[in-house]
Amino acid sequence: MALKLYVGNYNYSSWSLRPWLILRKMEVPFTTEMVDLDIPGYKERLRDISSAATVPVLEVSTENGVERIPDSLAIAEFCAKMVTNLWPKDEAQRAEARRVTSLMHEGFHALRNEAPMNLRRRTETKMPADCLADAAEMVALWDSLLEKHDGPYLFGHWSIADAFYTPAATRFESYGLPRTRRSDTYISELMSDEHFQEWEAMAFVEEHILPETDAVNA
Ligand SMILES: N[C@@H](CCC(=O)N[C@@H](CS)C(=O)NCC(=O)O)C(=O)O
Repeated sequence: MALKLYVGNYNYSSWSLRPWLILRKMEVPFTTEMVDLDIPGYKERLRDISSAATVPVLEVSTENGVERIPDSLAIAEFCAKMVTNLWPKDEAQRAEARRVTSLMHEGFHALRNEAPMNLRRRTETKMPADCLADAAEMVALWDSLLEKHDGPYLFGHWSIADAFYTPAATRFESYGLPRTRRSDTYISELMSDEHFQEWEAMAFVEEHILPETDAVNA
């Protein structure tokens, strides 16, 4: 089986970072193809890759043919079938991990829109109230899970849930969002992860910029 992950730009593509981290944790070989976002023709390129017209997309080539899986959560579930320790072992914890991962996948819209992932960004700008409310809700969720499972990750050991919250953690750093001491430790844990740092290093040398994203809350 050969795996190829189509991703968006390292500095900005929060959805791409999630499955990329999962694949790195699995220690399986895979290749990556970058699609520069927001340049003329980029949407057609995305449509050529998959009908979802978004990244990430995981291409799986086997002797039976080639399948392309769009959507970060669908890719995560595919990976969890290959390697069994990506969700917590305990069934109740696994159900809870799926719930909080779906929350990130579907919710926290104000945080996502007002504080888009932008790894190179550092600002002390006053953030909108709805964004601060989402950030407070996320911190409360993190704190309760970290306390219950005794950290350093949401369910004790690293899981898909942590992959999904890693891009959110970077937003707390980029936009100076308030957090408790416990959540601050969690953010530091995620941001000092060796695989996250590998991705971040690629973001720091990437030349493609998205001016509209850079202008959010400038
Ligand atoms: N629900 C999708 C969202 C994917 C998504 O929106 N990706 C962005 C890049 S981070 C994208 O492809 N945007 C295409 C566009 O802006 O036209 C997932 O979980 O993968």
